[in-house]
Amino acid sequence: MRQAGRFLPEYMGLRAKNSLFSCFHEPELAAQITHMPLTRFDLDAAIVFSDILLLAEVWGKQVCYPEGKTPYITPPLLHAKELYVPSKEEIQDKLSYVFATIKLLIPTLDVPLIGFCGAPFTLLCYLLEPRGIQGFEQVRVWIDHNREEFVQMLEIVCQTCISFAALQIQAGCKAFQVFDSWANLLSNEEFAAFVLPCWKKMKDALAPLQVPVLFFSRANSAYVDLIAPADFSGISFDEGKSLAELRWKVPSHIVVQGNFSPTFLLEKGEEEVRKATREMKSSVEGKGKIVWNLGHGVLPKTPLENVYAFIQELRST
Ligand code: 1CP
Repeated sequence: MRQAGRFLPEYMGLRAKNSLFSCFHEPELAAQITHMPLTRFDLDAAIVFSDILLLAEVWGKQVCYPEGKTPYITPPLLHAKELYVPSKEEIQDKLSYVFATIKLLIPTLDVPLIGFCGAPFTLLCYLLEPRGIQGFEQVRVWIDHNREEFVQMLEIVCQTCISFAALQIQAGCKAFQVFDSWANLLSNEEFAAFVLPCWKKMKDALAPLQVPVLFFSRANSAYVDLIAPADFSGISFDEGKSLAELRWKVPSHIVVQGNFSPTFLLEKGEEEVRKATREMKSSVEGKGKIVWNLGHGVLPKTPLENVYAFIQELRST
């Protein structure tokens, strides 16, 4: 789950004094924020404090985080030829702060560190335009009018994501998560044409590094029948379907991560959270590997007692 989010008071305190840009770009700050959820909660892993949009800096783009508004990449990508596959050295150089954060974290953590990046489709969405309320309108235009070039751009972003992931793993990350948050904007046919091939390329390229690589997309429970047959090490699901159904549909050697509702955690009382957590847990008992998580990030204003209760119920035998 997105652990720091905006729900931890100590994170909000630090953010009041530092811009989001500094939190991402200054390794001491990023490492400090990565530790925050671990200090509070009994968690099995940490996730590097960073953001999927930052990889755009490798192509000379600027990533803007206006206070209280959706972040965006500027200037938007206008032509496929603006993109190229950077060397690993170039990624290491232009995103040196990410690797410096990982290096700072590794000796200070008692739990494994999870690295992450955006998936090619989602990153390309943000590269092409700032997200509007409808999603990404330019993406539709590209898919409908210039499909071939769209696929070429996806391929370049995919190769870049693979190098970025490999570098994070080589720097010490013990698991890796790929966020394809906006893949739900696509039809099943488009998901199969644009999203799955990228996920498979990432999975195959990273396999020699021998760490679990999990894939997430918003509303991906709806795509379970498309995703399940691909031999991923793990799939992180949203809360669209019950965990029991998802665990049943995905072959047992593949890890299922998910999928408690962030809205439930935000809105309900502690006792209801405990009861729902127990029910979710017993619904998949003995049915295959699970990484307990929410269906998406922790929502701002989520009561801390509910997060404690959720974790405590998962820990109790
Ligand atoms: O103080 C704030 O307002 C911070 C909000 C915030 C945070 C905490 C943003 C802006 N990014 C992050 C960090 C972040 N982003 C992490 C680190 C883990 C942690 O929270 O500790 C991770 C894993 C991400 C991944 C990310 N960024 C995704 C994929 C997951 C998802 O939520 O679907 C996406 C889509 C982004 C882009 C982004 N960054 C920030 C926001 C508000 C968004 C969403 C933009 C949009 O809605 O279009």
